[in-house]
Amino acid sequence: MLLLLFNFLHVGVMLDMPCGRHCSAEVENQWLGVSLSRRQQDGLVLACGHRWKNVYFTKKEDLNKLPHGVCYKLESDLNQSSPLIPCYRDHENKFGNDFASCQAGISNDLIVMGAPGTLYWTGSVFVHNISSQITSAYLDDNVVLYGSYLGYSVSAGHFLHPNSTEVVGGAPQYGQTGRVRVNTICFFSFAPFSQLGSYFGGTVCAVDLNTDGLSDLLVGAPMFSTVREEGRVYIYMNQGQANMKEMEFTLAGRDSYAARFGESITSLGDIDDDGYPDVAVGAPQEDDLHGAIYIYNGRKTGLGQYFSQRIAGSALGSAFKMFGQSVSGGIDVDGNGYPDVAVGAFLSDSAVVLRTRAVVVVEAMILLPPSVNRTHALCTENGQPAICLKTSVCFHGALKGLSHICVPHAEILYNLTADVKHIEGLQSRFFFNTNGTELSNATAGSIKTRHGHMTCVTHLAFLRRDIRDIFTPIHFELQYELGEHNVVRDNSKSFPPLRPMLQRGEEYSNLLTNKTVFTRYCAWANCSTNLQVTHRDMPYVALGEGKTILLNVTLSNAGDAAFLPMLHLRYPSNLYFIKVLDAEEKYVSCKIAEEEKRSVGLDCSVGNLFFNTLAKVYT
Ligand SMILES: [Ca+2]
Ligand SMILES: [Ca+2]
Ligand SMILES: [Ca+2]
Repeated sequence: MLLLLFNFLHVGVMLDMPCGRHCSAEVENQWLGVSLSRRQQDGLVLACGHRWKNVYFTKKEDLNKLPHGVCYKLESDLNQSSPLIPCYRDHENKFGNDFASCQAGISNDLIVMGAPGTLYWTGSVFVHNISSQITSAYLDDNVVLYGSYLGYSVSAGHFLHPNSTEVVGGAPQYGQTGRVRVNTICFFSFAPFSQLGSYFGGTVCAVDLNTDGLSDLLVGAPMFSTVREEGRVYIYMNQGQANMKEMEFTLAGRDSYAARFGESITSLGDIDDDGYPDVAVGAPQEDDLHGAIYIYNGRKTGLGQYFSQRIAGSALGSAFKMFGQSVSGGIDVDGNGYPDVAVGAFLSDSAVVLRTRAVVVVEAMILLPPSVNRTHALCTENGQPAICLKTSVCFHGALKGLSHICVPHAEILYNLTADVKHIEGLQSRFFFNTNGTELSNATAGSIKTRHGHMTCVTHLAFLRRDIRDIFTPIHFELQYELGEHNVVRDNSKSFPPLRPMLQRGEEYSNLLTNKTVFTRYCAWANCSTNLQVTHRDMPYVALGEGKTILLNVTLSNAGDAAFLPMLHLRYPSNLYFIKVLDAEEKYVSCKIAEEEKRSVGLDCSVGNLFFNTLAKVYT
């Protein structure tokens, strides 16, 4: 991602607008922009200042100021605006009796405004229909307790049906633990067994994580504390008919001290091009108030438990403070086909736009023959017949993001390693012909893939001549990465192009393995060996007959091929071992076995070669 700074826009709001018969506006300290929302299809913007006050009665009757809050509906050019003050009531002259502190969200044809100051901080939610110009309010003084702050956060989505719209309001002070309510025909609410003072519902974000057409819900509890205010985000998956099921894990970012993770949550759109929306969660007080945002990726099952990216305010080349207090996404600023992210850094009066890089989606494969015939030399190596294994490395690319940056193909760099799981202590059984004198079991290469095409390269892996293990499967490992791409700047565009990156999916790994085996010709069930030891019959040794004793042992295999056979010989302590006759040509190597520093016998590994069916070795 790249960093760009923008100057603040001054929106054309009317500061001394008429607001009602018993209304006189005080806009100082109104906190305009405390909530911002933008409608996707036409850019309609809603900017609210929840501390906007009506001072009419202050002037006339010396009563309190009424902090109704205001929302400005702005056309996409940000010049035309019209105010909405749903909390205002003509007759109301005392704070607390009625609606207060409006803030807002926007969804299709609806403007959703929370009014947490309503009825002594019970809170309420307004829904204003832009087409019909009708505003309706939700108040429920039976269920929602005083001081619940319902409407502190608002969102809207399709909870009951893909075509219906329901409204969500957070009530973070409900019973001092917090609660979230979804407004349907009748209200229903849910809350986990949440921690006292965790501010569950301080943020809500409706987003269809698994793209089944029904909104799912993310709920922030930014004050959740293990030590102090690390913050958590809860995930509720819609099982249909707004039956919300809490996922078994919560999001925690880095679980940092006083981070307030979950202070902001927003849907970013699909930034990694896997078809599922991704979300950003702000932790504005993390890292000594520098702040950070975390990116989580949508999945078929909901949302990944671990963040795919953490962007820290301190890492962006400027001393940002409270970076991530607000996050907004879903708009493609630079027209590269990927939605970008805007992040507010509240304490440093800055907003940052992070542009999303084009994503290259690659499917990689290692193609191997089902088995290797170790008796059949298909290749030549240094003029000698050699047993080889044809290994193909293939990549299939989806590169739609590259057309925006004038890159016709994606270059993939890879490393291929043969026999990565060979037995410890033994050499790799295959090597690549890499022109050097050293026999290496690794080779590297590059490949150019085009959109929608499969491109393969073949490497020959040669079998070492002296292999002993024919049973362990032969695993090949492929590791790959995207090569450097020289992106071309299109002068008609105002932003410099960004280098593409590889997609990082659910089980993302740029490492894969495949395996094959040696062909085995088994004559017996389960490929079983049948090793037998015999020796020339010598019932006794007569003392004085001679100084040496020759022991003649035969090891035979009446079953299928044996792997690394060993012969153990034990003799009494008054005999001394001299040597093994004919050991070299029979591939026998023996070493003296000791117990308590005394020689007790011989351990002989039989065969530098695998031991073939019906083979015999004599010593
Ligand atoms: Ca869903
Ligand atoms: Ca995604
Ligand atoms: Ca973009």
